Amino acid sequence: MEIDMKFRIGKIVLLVLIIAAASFSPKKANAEVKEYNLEIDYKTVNYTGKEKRAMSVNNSIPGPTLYFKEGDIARINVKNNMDMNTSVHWHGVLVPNRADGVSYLTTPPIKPGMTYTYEFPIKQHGTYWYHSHTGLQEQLGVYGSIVIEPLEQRVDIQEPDIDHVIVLSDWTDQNPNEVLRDLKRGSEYQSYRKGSMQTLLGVIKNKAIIENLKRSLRRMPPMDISDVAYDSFLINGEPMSTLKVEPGKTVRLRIINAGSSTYFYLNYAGGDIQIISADGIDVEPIDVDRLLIAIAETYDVLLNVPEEGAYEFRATAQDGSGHASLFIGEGEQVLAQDIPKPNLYKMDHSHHMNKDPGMEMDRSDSDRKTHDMKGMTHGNMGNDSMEMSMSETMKMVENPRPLPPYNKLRSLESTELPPENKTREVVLNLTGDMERYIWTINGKTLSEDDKILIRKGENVRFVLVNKTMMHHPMHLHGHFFRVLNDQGEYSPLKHTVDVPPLGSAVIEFEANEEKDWFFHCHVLYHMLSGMSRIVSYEGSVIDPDIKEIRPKLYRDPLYYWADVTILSQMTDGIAVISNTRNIISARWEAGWEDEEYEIELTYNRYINRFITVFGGADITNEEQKTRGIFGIRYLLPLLIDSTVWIDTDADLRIILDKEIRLTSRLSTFGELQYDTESKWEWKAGGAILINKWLSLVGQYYSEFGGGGGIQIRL
Ligand SMILES: [Cu+2]
Repeated sequence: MEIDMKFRIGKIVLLVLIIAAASFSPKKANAEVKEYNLEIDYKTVNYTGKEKRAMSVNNSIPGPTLYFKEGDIARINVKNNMDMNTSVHWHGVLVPNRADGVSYLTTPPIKPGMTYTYEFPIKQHGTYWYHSHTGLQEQLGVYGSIVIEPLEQRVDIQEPDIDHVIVLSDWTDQNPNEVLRDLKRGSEYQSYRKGSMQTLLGVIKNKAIIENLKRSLRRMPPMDISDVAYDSFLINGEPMSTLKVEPGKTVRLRIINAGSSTYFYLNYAGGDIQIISADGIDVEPIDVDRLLIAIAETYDVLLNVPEEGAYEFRATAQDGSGHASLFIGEGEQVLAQDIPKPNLYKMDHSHHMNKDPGMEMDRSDSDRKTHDMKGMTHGNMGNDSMEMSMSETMKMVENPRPLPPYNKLRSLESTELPPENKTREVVLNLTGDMERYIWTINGKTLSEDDKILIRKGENVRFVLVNKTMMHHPMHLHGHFFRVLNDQGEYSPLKHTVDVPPLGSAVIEFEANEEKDWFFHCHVLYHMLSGMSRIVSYEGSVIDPDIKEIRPKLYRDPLYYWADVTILSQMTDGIAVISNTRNIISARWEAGWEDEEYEIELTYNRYINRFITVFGGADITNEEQKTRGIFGIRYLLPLLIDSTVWIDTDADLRIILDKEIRLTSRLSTFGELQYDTESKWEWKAGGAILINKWLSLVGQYYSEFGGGGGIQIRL
């Protein structure tokens, strides 16, 4: 009796407390200021057994998760402890223009030792992230997560027991500036290091001779999925970790792809993945057995821990070069299925020209069949563990390497734009040159064509057409756009959209902002190589302090490199200083025996992938003497480089060059030259790649004879 009374009193007290709390709750009262202090500094890391200098936020990679509630005021003090400028962009968070954090475009950079305070109202909820928008700092570790709690909890999904944020990233021990220089010089070192180099041996082994021939006749470069060779892939800064969860519980995983140039396939050993939000915005729940997350996207998913065991949630780099794992649960590890590696030789893109973004992009049908067949043979071998893998493979996998699940994403509400608005349609071709590593929009870099002008109050539609062999995750600052898909009126809202190789995407948004916003490819190395634009509201006034520093946004840095070949009979090579369009080069050839030399000094203007024009001087101690030259370099079918020049003595020279990779280390090359004065010359040889800096070379040259030696890459 007594106990019962106590309970009742307890209940009444509790009820009173709840009512009191409710009436005092700051529903319409002043918004709460939520303040964070972030410090950006260098940090020594060791992901591979070697100590390297990275960059961190609050001494952590990734930086801390910033929690807010819808309606809060965010105040974030960012202190720069480094000896170089930095910045922070709040990816997907709708902030006032000046708080957007893109140095020189909207926000001044944070100078060494300085603190910048970002303050903005939180007008949305969901999973977002932040990262440096300066140089290659994102690759080095300046990123973290943002979680914004909604005012009202969602009721159309299973209530999760655990809420957990995971930040995916990629790490290389190489200095990212050096990686970019490597890509700019057309070095094949990154793909060699990654094992994704396409070779003649590979073509033969994969019976891809016809495809390969057709492709090079069309002057298309070989397919590649990613450019950079990574040493490690990380989930919350670790290649492998565990999240302890009891069996039967449900986890809400907030997944952020903070990789600098890696898409990840996500799959789970404990069953299907239920997508509940994309880019922070709730969508109708859908179950997928795996999904491809593009760079800079976020997905919230629900996972169940079926029973006793630690179930692997795996993020596999799209190029198959590695993965990171989070084991969810307790006890024995249950591994997720392997995502089949891409076969670069069998990527026939001709059937991807259509607009269906749900279509398989990365594997041909025949390839898929082989994979399934393999699974079958495994199963037929009959022991228990094989039986297991049999049932695993027998599970209907619609597509082992799907594209992002855009077609299935359905908004909870209609996302149609106001029909009374005028519509502006802008076609943006995503273009590029893998060889010189220049990435462009409509063939131009940011510094050549900076603005896409729009007007407040109109509906803006971007038709994104990818003309390249790589994926481009396009991100628009300050806006959410609809990704037009099969869901019509309910097309999902996103801040980042993948445009697959030779595929397309159509996005649209209401122009309801002001000033300038960045629109760019979120492959960090593509953005820095020119693939960006400023979406600019007509008639906006730029803050004077920003206007003053704006030119720095258009910086087109110079890169230097040289290939020096020293052989027993001769030396030849090339030294280059280059930015996007301008190339100053010196090529030379000299024989030791007869002391003959020829040096070609030129200024080259790069027009596009196919054409470069040049003028300069050809300096020699042969009969022809020194003369002025003017000519064109042109890429021929079969990817043969040709050069034609006319000199000041009215002589004509034609040079054809071709290099063929036989294996990942072995290559062969040939050059044929005809000059109306000096007639025929030719050169042929082979090289063995030793490391990034060195190759062994054997070469015969009609002028100087045969010999062997080394090539040094500086
Ligand atoms: Cu790109």
